Amino acid sequence: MSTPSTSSSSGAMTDGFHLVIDALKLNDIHTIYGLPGIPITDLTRMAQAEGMRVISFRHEQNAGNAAAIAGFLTQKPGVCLTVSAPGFLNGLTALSNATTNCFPMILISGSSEREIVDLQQGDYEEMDQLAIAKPLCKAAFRVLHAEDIGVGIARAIRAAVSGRPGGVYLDLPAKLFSQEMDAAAGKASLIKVVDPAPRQLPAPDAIERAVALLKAAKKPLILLGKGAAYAQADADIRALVERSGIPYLPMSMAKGLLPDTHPQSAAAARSFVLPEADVVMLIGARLNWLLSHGKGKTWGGKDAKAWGGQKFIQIDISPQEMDSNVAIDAPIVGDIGSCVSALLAQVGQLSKPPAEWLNAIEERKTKNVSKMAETLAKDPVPMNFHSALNVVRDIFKAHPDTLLVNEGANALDFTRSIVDMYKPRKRLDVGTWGIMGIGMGFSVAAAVETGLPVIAIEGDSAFGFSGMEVETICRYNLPVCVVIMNNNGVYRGTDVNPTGGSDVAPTVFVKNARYDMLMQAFGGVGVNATTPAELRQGIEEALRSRKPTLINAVIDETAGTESGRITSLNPKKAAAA
Ligand code: FYN
Ligand code: ADP
Ligand code: MG
Repeated sequence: MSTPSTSSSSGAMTDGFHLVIDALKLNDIHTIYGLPGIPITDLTRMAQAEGMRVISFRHEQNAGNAAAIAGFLTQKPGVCLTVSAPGFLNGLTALSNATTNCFPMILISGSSEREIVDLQQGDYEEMDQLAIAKPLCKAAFRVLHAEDIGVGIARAIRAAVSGRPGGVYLDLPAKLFSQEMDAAAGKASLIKVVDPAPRQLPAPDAIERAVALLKAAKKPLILLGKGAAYAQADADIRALVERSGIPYLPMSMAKGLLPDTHPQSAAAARSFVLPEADVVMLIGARLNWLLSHGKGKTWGGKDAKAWGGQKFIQIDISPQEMDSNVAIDAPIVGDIGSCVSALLAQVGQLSKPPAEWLNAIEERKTKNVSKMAETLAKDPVPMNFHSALNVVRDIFKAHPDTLLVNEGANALDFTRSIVDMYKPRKRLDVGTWGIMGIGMGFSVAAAVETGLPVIAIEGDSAFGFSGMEVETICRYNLPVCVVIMNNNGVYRGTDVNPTGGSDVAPTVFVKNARYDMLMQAFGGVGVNATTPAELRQGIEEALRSRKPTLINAVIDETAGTESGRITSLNPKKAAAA
C-alpha cells in the first residue's frame, strides 16, 4: 500500500490518486503510457513516486498506440493515461484501433465535473467521454467513488484480456482523485484479479470434426494470424505445423511465429496456395479484407485467382467470428493454446499431405524466391525500396531478436515480403485497419517492454503522423533506430499539380528533406544514407551503440506504386482524368 496522503485521528487515510496506483500495481501493471495535464498531472507524479514507470509522450495517440502494443506483447493490458476531452479524443483512435486488432489496453482519462457535464453548462474541457467511448471499444466504465476504484480497475482488466482481447475505457472524473477514505478500508476495497484470461477448452467433438476434415484434405493449408502470435503458444503451434507437415501462411504480424525461412512456409507462394488449397485451417486469423473475405480474387495483382469453395477450420476464442464471411465447416472455439494442444494430441492420425501439393508449392516458391533474389541483387542509384530493404533483411538475419516496427504503403508491403522474421512477436505493424501513425508509439513500447533494440521501417509519410516522438525516444534514451524510406511523398514524390499552380500535388512533400536532423535536434544520432553501404553502417552502429538513431534513407522518388499492394482499393479514376 502506498503512502497515505493524510492521517486523521481515527487512523491513516488514502485517496483516489493512491487507490488507482495501488490497484494497478496490485495487478502487476507497472507502466503507464500517457501525457500529463488537468486533471491527471499529479497522478503521473505520484505514480512515478510510487515506483511505476511513467512514459510521457508528446501526443496521446502515440501513448495509446504504445499501450496497445504493450498489451499485444505481454498479454497484460497496456495503460494509456490522458487528460479530458481533447486528450481523451486523441487517445480514442488508438483505443479503437486496439479493439479492432484484439490488443488488450485500458485508456484511462480524467474527465470534468459530472454535474456540469450532464447539464451541459460549459465546464473546462466538457465532454460526455463515457458515452463517446462506448461504441468504439470493448467495454467502458466510470468510477465515481473512491471505494469503487478497485472494482473499476478489476473490471477494466478482465474486460481487456478475457475472451477476445480489446480496448477498455475507464472514465475517472477529477473529483474522484482527491476523495479520501480510510487507508485500511481502501486497501480492502482493491481486487487482485484471479485468472484474468481464463483458458477456454475446445469441445472434443469440435476437434474431431476438424481432424476429419484434415484427414480428407488433399491440399491442406494452415493460416496463422496475429491471434496466434498473441497467444504465446509458440512451441505447440510449431509442433502442430511440423508434425502434420501442412504448409502454412503467416499473416503479417504472425511472421516469425515459425522462422520465415522454414521449409513449410508458403509465404512466397501466397497467391498460389490460397485459391488452390482445399482445406484451410485458420489459427487466430480473421477472414476480413486482408484475406479477401475468404472468397473472390485474392491479393496478388491482375493475375490473381479467386478463392472460395474450400472447407474451413477456424480456431478462435470468439464464437461470433465463425461464419462472419463464409461458412466455417469446423469451428473450434477456445483459446489457441488449448485448441492447438488438443489438435496436437490427434495429429498422429493424419498422414503427410500429398507430395503433388507440396511439390507444386515448392515450385511456385522457388520461382518467386529467385525472382526476388534477382531484384535484390540490383544496386540502382538512387536506392530503391529493394536495395535498401536488402540491407534490412541481412540485419534481421544477423540480429533476429530485434523488433521490427513497420508502416507506410510501399515501405510496409516491400518490408513484409523482403525482410524475414525469425522469432515470434517481433514484427509490429499497421494491423487490421492498415492504420498510419503507429510507428513511434509502437517503437517506444517495444523498447520499454522488451529492453531489446527496435528498428522502425517507416514511409516518409507514415513517419509524419508520430514523428515528434523522436524527442520521447531521446528523452528515455531508447534503443530505437528509425529508418525513413524517403521518396519525397505519399506513394512517391513525382506527382505534379495539373493546373501548373504554385502548390505542389497533394501527395508531394518538401524535396530532399533531411529527417535525420530531427533526431539530432534532441541529441540522438542522425544519418543521411544515400547508398546501401551507408544504410548498413548506420543501422549496425545503432544496434551496437543502442543510441536513438534516425536514418534518412534516400530512395528514388519514382519508386513506389499507389497504395503499394492494395492499389485496387482506390476507387477507379474517372476516364477523363
Ligand atoms: C512473399 N513473397 C515472396 C516472399 N514472401 N517472394 C519471395 N520471397 C519471399 N520471401 C511474395 C508472395 O508470394 C506474393 O507474391 C508477394 O510476395 C507479396 O506477398 P505478401 O505481401 O505476403 O502478400 P500480399 O498479396 O501483398 O498480401 C495481401 C495482404 C497484404 C492484403 C494480406 O498486402 C497486406 O497485409 N497488406 C496490408 C496493406 C496495408 O495495410 N497498407 C497500409 C495502407 S496503405 P504472389 O504469391 O506472386 O502474389 C494506403 O495507401
Ligand atoms: P490477422 O490480421 O493476423 O489475420 P486478426 O486480428 O484478424 O489476425 O485475427 C486474430 C483473431 O485471433 C481474432 O479473431 C481473435 O478473436 C483471435 N484471438 C486472439 N487471441 C486469441 C487467443 N488467445 N485464443 C484464441 N483466439 C484468439
Ligand atoms: Mg513516401
